[in-house]
Amino acid sequence: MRRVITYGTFDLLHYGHIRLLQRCKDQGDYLVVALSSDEFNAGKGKQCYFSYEERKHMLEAIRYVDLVIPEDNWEQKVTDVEKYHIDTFVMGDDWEGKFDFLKDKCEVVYLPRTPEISTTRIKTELGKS
Ligand code: C2G
Repeated sequence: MRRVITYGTFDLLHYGHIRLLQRCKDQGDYLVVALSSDEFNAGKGKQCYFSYEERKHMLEAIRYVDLVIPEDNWEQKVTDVEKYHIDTFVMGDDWEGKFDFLKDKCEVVYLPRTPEISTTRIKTELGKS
């Protein structure tokens, strides 16, 4: 069984997120999503609309997702790959190259982002209405 992991905030879930998760699952049989905690997001300068628990609930309802774990810091990726016996690490290509240090532990794949949609854009456009 090929095990895949990806990381993210997944606030205001949208079709760009869903397409990413679908392509993550296409890389294997079991998908772990490490979901940024509210505290970690504060560190990323992100103010989420939905709490960690609300974002986790939504991700767990997605057919491609098998397990949701908390992402609490930048350093946990190496231990996560070992702890969950990960074969493939996947991120959108806005992170291209940033996680290549994992290549001696697992396959590292960067997938093209879905253009034209982002949580920031949703917030901005709703703010205008
Ligand atoms: N994504 C995408 N297309 C979009 C928007 C997002 O493919 N239109 C992808 C991103 O590239 C990322 C994932 O969806 O792989 C989650 O995006 P965010 O929730 O914005 O996550 P981010 O803030 O990039 O956090 O340790 C890594 C960080 O936690 C990633």
